[in-house]
Order: sequence, then structure tokens, then C-alpha cells
Amino acid sequence: MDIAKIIRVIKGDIVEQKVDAIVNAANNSLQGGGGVDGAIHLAAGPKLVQECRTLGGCPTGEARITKGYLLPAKWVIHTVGPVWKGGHFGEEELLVAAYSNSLELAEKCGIRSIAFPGISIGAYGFPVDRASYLAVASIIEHLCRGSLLEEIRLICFNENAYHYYSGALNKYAFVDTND
Ligand code: AR6
Repeated sequence: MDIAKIIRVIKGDIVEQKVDAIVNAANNSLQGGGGVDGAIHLAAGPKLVQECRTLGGCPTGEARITKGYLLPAKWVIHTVGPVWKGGHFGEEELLVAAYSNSLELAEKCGIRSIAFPGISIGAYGFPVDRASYLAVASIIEHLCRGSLLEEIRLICFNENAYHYYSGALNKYAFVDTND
């Protein structure tokens, strides 16, 4: 397995991604919000929030799945990253859980391609240098446990995010598990 071929860092808009599933950086209510959450709900149309209302929310670090409705992606995986409170409240573990629970749910649903935003690096204030490293590390850990995913995109909405996520991936580019 060549990790560098599966994970791609892309500058762009997550709602335009033609993948099986896009991941939403949601909040505990799953009722929509600003940032990437607002963009996904706007592009998917009002049926998305209707389905979300049936889910009863989502604890931080967990993930839930809905249809993608008007999006090019068939599915939306909603996860909730941690709010950054200085780093002593389990924020790192919760961010890793958000990525790994999203990936496990994707595997269970037969998803082969998935796109993530920079979970928690916007309104939730997680420092992007650390968040980008944890995102890449948790994805690689998941792949090493055995995966049917063929493509994992990390979608960066601006140059600064792209700089950090591509830098984090490059640090791992030498990794080749040879299986
Ligand atoms: N495509 C890709 N990335 C985007 C897009 C887009 N269309 N729009 C924004 N981003 P945020 P969080 C980037 O705040 O920190 C919401 O209100 C953005 O530039 O969306 O996890 C939820 O309801 C940033 O780099 O998510 C929650 O209340 C990254 O996505 C709360 O915000 C994440 O920023 C979640 O905060």
C-alpha cells in the first residue's frame, strides 16, 4: 500500500468534490452552522437538515452519516471536532477520534473515496500546525490497520491550510507499508 498515492492534499471547495463521501465539520446539534457546515447544507439543500434532525445530535469525536442530496457526493459523514481550549482538555485525542471514527464509518458503508475539511481549524480554533499533523497521522494509522479506501482527499480552503496539510503529508511521504 502506497500511502502517498491514497492521500491527496487539494486546495478547493469541499462541496464540489466528486467523491463517494464528504466529511462535515459539524457541531453537536447537527442542525447546521457556519463555515464548511453552512456551505455543505447550502449546497445539499434542505433535505439534509431534515435527515440530520432525525439523528439526535452527535457527541464530539463521533461521526454520523446521511445522504448527500444535491451534492456531487453520495454521502455526508458528519463529525464534530473539539473546540480548542488550550490543549489540556483532551482536544488532541478528540480530533484524532473525529478522523478515525469518520473513516471507520466510511469503511462500514462501502465508501471508497472521501474528502475531509480541516476539522476544528476554523471557528473551533485548533492550531493548524498541530491539527494538520494529527489529521495526517490519524489517517495513516487507519490505513495501516487495513482499509478498502482508495482515495482520501484533504481539502484546504486557503493557502495557509494548504501549506500546513501538504507539509504534514510530506513528512510522511517516505512511509510505504509494503503490503
Ligand atoms: N470547503 C472546504 N473547506 C472549507 C469550506 C469549504 N466550502 N468552508 C470553510 N472551510 P469551520 P470548525 C474551511 O469553522 O473549526 C460551524 O459553524 C475553513 O476555512 O467550518 O470545525 C459548525 O457548525 C476552515 O479551514 O469548522 C461548528 O459550529 C475549516 O474549513 C463549527 O463551525 C474548518 O472551519 C465547527 O468549527
